[in-house]
Amino acid sequence: MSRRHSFYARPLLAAAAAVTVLTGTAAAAPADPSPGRYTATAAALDDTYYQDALGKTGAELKAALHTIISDQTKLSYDQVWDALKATDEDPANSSNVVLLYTGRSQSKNDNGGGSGQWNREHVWAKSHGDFGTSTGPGTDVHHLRPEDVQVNSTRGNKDFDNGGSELAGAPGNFTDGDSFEPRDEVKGDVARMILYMAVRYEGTDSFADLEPNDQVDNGSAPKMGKLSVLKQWSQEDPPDTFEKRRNDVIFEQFQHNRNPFIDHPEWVGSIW
Ligand SMILES: [Ca+2]
Ligand SMILES: [Ca+2]
Repeated sequence: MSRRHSFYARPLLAAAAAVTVLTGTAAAAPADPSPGRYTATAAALDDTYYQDALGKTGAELKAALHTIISDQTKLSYDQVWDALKATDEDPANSSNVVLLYTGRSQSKNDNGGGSGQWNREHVWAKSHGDFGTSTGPGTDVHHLRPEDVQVNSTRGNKDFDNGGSELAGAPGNFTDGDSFEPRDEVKGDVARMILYMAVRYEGTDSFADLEPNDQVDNGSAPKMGKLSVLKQWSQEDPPDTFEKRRNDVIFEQFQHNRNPFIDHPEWVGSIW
């Protein structure tokens, strides 16, 4: 675990710190500093974090990325609460988080199991592969998001697909008996979270090999659909500032690994 950190993560963190200094200087100007920041970060990442993946395609790329992103700090399910308060902070109100499907901005401290509170949504439904909430895929914040308790329950363990009836409490989201369609603004986020899980979890630890397929109604199988729709969503909704910042916060403050499909969305089409 720590061997790769010594070669990759530390130089990268140093690079990230240098970038932060540059951003701090640029932030004095009123213009949006984020484009410059992420351009600089992406270049630094290719030279360090993604060094062993560059130039590869298909299964070779997937294998290289699996090795890279499997070097991570793992959180307990309880630690996930605090992580989400940082990763999903509302950029317009630091006291709040933004809920994934509803898009609602809500107090960080209004979390729990009560009606109207937010809780921890497993975007890769935890029954698909039955990994639960023990430390591992069930606590990997790359696919965990704050969501309204009731909307989380409505999504349940459904696969993702287009269609259904619009949710009363979450406009822009649709569901039917066997699938859930998130609002347009997060369709790509959902796709990239699912595909991260597929690369990260390959059955090489004590958990199932998670893989996307082109079905719905996957039940407890370690599969999540529909791949063709997820690929389309990833193209239609490319990574925005919120999603990129989230990836950076997870990398710098919590798990010290990245979602490669946020940094390189074109890798979705290379692997699948
Ligand atoms: Ca998005
Ligand atoms: Ca897998």
